[in-house]
Amino acid sequence: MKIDVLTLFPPMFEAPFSFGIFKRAVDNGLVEVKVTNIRDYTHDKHHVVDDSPYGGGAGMVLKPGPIFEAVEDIKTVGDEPPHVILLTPQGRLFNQQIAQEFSQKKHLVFICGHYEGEDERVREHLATDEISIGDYVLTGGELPAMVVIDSVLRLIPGVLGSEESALDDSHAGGLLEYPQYTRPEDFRGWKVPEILLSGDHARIARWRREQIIKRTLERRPELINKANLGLEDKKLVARLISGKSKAPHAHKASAGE
Ligand code: J9Q
Repeated sequence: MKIDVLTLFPPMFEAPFSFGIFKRAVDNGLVEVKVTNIRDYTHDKHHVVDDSPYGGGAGMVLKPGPIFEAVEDIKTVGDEPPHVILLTPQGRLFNQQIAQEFSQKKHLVFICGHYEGEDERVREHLATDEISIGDYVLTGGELPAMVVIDSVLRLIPGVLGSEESALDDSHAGGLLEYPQYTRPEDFRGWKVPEILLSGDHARIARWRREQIIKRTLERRPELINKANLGLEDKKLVARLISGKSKAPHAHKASAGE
């Protein structure tokens, strides 16, 4: 896969690609990453990338010219047209399904907007997709781009080592994880659940599945509706709902649970 990133702050992308799984993916040639400074596509003496908005108002808007020219330059090299993703609060909300979708593409281009946004014509006539990573205000599209790239890269065959992908297999699809413990058995008086020490693997598996369902129902009930549950899981959900387990809760303001 080829990944291009257009940003005003290329150094922000140094760290993720210099360590761990990303670095190994690049070193092994599984992914080719190029980070381009949008400012390199200005033609004026002062390399101006933004301007005041037509119609007035506060803040600055990214000019279309440099962004268009940067993407057009990228398009001259590949054979197929790339998928051009604009990171913006107005985009469709990123999720695992979209990560899957992106992981099938040969070439992704990420446009990281900044300031109060970019000229609308970037969205209309250059981007082929618009992505938001959630409803909070950020200073730019760089961190969202890194989030998307992280989730996409780990889906590319060979990017995760056998140990990491084996770990991934054990994760319940679309549901929250079961609680995990490691040594010591008693940490400051807080004990590991007895069942995990029992050596009864069938009971442990059942307990973990139950924890997955309970937790998801309590914390993220909307995920239960989307998940593909088996008969036993569905029975448990029904039992938990009718048996009034804990009410859905907001996450931990206080300690203890
Ligand atoms: C570019 N807040 O926020 C959430 N997903 C993307 C964004 C974002 C932002 C500002 C600029 C992207």
